[in-house]
Amino acid sequence: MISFRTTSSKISPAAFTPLAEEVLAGLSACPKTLPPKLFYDEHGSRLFEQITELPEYYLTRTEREIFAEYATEIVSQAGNNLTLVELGAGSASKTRLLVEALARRQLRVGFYPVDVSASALRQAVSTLNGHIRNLRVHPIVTDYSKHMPLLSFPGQKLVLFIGSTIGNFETDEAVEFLRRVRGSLRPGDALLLGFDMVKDPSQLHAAYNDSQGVTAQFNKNVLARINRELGGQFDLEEFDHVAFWNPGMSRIEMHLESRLEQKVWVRDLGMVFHFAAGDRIHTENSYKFTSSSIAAMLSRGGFRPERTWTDPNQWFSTVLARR
Ligand code: AVI
Repeated sequence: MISFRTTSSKISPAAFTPLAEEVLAGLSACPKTLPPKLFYDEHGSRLFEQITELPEYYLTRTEREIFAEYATEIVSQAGNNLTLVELGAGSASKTRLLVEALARRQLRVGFYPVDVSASALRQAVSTLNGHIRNLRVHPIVTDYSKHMPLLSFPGQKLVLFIGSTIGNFETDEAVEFLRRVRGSLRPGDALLLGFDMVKDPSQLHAAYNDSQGVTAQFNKNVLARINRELGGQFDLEEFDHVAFWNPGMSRIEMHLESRLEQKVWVRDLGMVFHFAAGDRIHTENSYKFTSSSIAAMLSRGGFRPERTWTDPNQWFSTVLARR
């Protein structure tokens, strides 16, 4: 399907915001695609918080169970006198268990949650600050996928990248990301990663096609966001949420599928985008791992796995890695 810029448009690409640039590139591509980070405006972050509480979405609950069982072991394996840094912290709800375990072992705990969403960080600060003895929270608003914050303080760091967020990167991007994290670590620092494991396809399917339709709303929020922020005219009713397990790629794919042939105007891009019935916008991949795919990816990123904790069903893995 072709897309075109209207001849009446006087909009210069140089004036485009980063969001406009990404939407223009994605919707002009063939097949159409939009990067998953666009899900997370304030509304999308709230929808994601709702997803984490759905009965079908086992990931957050299972990782929390691992932390509830092993937080003391995890932080003592990581080192002494640690400062905690969390990349993509969101509201940092699970991290609390690790913070509390650290606060039991050391006199002072510094916690640096890093996220693109200022509102999610505000929530992280309000749930943690003042509630845990000797904890200081220092939120950092930045897109860590582009700029790795340079955090230099005395003592060892434990960097968290949990929730299987690494599964939303393509493998080469994940390796590139790990190399950048590695560059910000000193010898002795550690990285704690969460990985969602390959499992029964019906369970995976249910987790991304929940019965209340929250994941569908989360997926469609990217179109709602284009409407809100770029003057788009997407009719959300005319797109279906499509999520399926792709065994060859070991990933859940999420798409938005046009129900009919349609043209959609996006004012700030000065463009009309054409969709045939059945045309899809690919919005997210969520890779699922095995212990060997984890080891291979870590090794390409310059890390070695030191210890792994898992739940009784082995649905999720928490891996401590060092450079
Ligand atoms: C943030 N990330 C790990 C979630 C996942 O499961 O891939 C995002 C998500 N997409 C749909 N539901 C949740």
